[in-house]
Amino acid sequence: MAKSIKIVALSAVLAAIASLATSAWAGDLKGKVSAQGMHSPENIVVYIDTIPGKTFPPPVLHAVMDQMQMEFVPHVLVILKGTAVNFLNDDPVQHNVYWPSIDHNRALAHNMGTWPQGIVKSYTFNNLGDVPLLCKTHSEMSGHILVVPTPYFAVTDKEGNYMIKNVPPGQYVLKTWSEEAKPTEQAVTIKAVPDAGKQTCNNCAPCNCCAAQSTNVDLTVKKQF
Ligand SMILES: [Cu+2]
Repeated sequence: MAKSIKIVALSAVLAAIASLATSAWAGDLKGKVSAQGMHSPENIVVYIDTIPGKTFPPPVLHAVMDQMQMEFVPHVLVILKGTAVNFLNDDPVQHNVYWPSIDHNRALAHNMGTWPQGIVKSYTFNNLGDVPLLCKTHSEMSGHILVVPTPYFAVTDKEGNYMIKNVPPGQYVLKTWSEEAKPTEQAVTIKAVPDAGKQTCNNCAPCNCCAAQSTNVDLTVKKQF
């Protein structure tokens, strides 16, 4: 009994140290995406590409793609490979969900079926790339799921801003994807902040430790056609 309590206590301490180390060393990667020739810089996916030698377990929680007021919501959903997505119908009409390909591979086309309001259907995405979502009953509806290889991703807001939180120090390839723009990629370096663990970030003015932990990378994408 006493031994098992000790083991539990030791595990808790080790877990606390591990989480402290992660929060002290990881930084935020953020910036603004300019969208040349496009009407909006919104809904552009920014993500860190495959990191050699690293795999990431998919989240236990399912992601959600809704069909609401005759639209896929969100219009662009980005998920880590292996994530299950719950497809919802919040409209008083039947909707269908199908995709004609994944990453342009038509062999991966799939029809989820057609169902009424309130029913939820799930699908686990194990292939990387763009999943263009369509509804067979409403040809005007479209959306996208982008399946990416790391949990370090974000989607731009209306102004083109993105923020990827808690990226460990390292050298990575940062990629963009959007339904309109040519994909881009560039190298980024997230620097280690050795002293960050000694500071608390509740009040940044004296130590400036929060600013030191974020890396700013602005990006430009261009309309594809
Ligand atoms: Cu529909």
